[in-house]
Amino acid sequence: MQGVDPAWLPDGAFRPIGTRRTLIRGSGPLVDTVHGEVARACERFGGSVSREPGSYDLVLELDGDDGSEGFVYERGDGRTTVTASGARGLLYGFFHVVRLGETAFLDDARRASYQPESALRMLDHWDNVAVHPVMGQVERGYAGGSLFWEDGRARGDLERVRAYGRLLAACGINAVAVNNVNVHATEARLLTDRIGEVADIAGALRPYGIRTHLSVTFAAPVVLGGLASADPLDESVRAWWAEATARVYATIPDFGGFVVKADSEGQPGPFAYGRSHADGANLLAAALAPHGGTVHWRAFVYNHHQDWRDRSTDRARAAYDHFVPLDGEFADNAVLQVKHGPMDFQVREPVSPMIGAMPGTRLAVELQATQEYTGQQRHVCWLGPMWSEVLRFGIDGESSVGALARGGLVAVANVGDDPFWTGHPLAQANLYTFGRLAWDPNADPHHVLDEWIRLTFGPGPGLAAGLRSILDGSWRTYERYTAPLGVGFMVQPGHHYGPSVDGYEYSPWGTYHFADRDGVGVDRSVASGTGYAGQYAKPWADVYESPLSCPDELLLFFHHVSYGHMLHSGKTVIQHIYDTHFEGVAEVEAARERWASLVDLVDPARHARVAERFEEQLRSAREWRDQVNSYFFRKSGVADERGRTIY
Ligand code: GCW
Repeated sequence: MQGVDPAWLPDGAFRPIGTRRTLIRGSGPLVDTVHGEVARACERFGGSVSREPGSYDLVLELDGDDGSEGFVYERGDGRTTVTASGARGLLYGFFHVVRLGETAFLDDARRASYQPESALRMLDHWDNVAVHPVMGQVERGYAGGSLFWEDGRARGDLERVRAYGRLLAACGINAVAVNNVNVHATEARLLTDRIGEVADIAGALRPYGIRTHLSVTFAAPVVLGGLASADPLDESVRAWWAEATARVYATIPDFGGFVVKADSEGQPGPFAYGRSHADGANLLAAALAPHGGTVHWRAFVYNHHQDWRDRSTDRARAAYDHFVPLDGEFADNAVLQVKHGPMDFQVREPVSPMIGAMPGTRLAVELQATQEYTGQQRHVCWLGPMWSEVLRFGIDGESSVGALARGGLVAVANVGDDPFWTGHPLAQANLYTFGRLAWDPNADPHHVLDEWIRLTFGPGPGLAAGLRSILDGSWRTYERYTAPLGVGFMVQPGHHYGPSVDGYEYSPWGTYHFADRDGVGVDRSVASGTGYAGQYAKPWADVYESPLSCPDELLLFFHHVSYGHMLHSGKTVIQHIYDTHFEGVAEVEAARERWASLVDLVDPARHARVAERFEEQLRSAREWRDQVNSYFFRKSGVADERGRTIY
């Protein structure tokens, strides 16, 4: 494992614990993990760890094991105590002390209890076992090969997987799906004759409290079982799933469950048999129920064979139209996994109207840590503020998205076998932030960023200020130089990197901006458009319905307006496009300079990697600026008020 970046768990972070006397009480595998962690720190820094009563600075105590994940942290009488009634709680309490560092041992009496908001905090890996001819090994992966799979099978050396589990536990993640939701032939077999490989991975993640999940194909009874059908109401199909699932549990007793992408982008599903998504999800839920497993059924269902001439089809409507009528029909152990926006992880989307519209269904909200549409880990784009906006959004007027995600919070993972884990070293901040926001969706993302900086880079104030200034606004910077005002999808088709304003405009996947000489944007109002705005509960349906009340940043998602339309900001749409594109590039230039100034404060390999990526980000940002500005100048004929160069 030499040469792998310790990320937010460098040895130094364990010094405050490693120099003290720790008592560990309780027993079980996760207690052993915590013991091992403390012992390692003590070996390095000279402290001690024991299981015998005595005089201690730190007490870590597991009292029972009720499966809960919270813990109580207490400081008093010169001693710090963490008490948990569930083994994972002890693990999280331990990492809480790591995060606090010396502060955990300062003498002011304090007592606080911590509890995750959501019971499932999950990363979905879009990893293929075999390298896919078009998508490579990790679909939409920008950090090298898979952490789990190599040369067509599970890695023999799982040390790195174990190190990954440790990093995840330290930010509160407790579940991982180990293969792509697009399930190809090789990967399908992980469910049956290759389940032993999944078991090996599960074994490496288990010591850190992480349950393993598997993506399966809905056609498994046909492609693996040789049955004539995969009809969810067919008894032989139900029996096949029950048996296959029982075998999975015989191999992996704490297996988490299945993830399914069905009737979506060519994946098989219940529609082929005239059955609903609830029928499909309930089939797998029934197979998992006796073992305590959960099926995560994805709601990413839309028509990807559209005709751009047909103005009546709106991809944004699709998930709601398919699923909301099924509310109440899903089994208790079926979770509907919904992307946070109605489209597909664009830099700016409204929150999906499905969230809040299905009170009788457990929903999980899916975010995307891998930066498919946000710079592909060549650009700095810290997504914390975007996720936080989503999670705090009050969709039914009262509950936030974070609270409504009863089925969990999920992110598509952004890691691979790259020595820095995430390709761009600063993209580690996204992974960390996801874990911490999944634990507490109301946490201030900027505090989470500061925490990540302090843990990863140590306490230096100059460095912290520099990193904060580079990362803090980087999502908005990215938005400024790419697609404007919520319009989305101006990327190159297929690989989705770099600008192509009309790339998807005439494609079967949907149409996104409708720019002509007079104006731009998609009319999704009820009054004159696709009616999508009407899928929201009030007040949002009214807010989005009118261009006068629609927030600027989503204006072109909801409305087709003239280039001279005046935004709330006091700028016209066309001037906003020009200004933001010039500003975005200037901000990248400034961030690149700032990074250069940190050269003596960051280790050389990491500094060089980021510096090299900044060159590419700047090149690409300029390309975005020039293509988008020229495109709209040519369409509209309106000159930039400030006379800057537009080609
Ligand atoms: O974002 C899109 C990606 C596909 C992905 C799909 C999905 C795994 O372009 O690569 O497929 O979404 O979420 O299923």
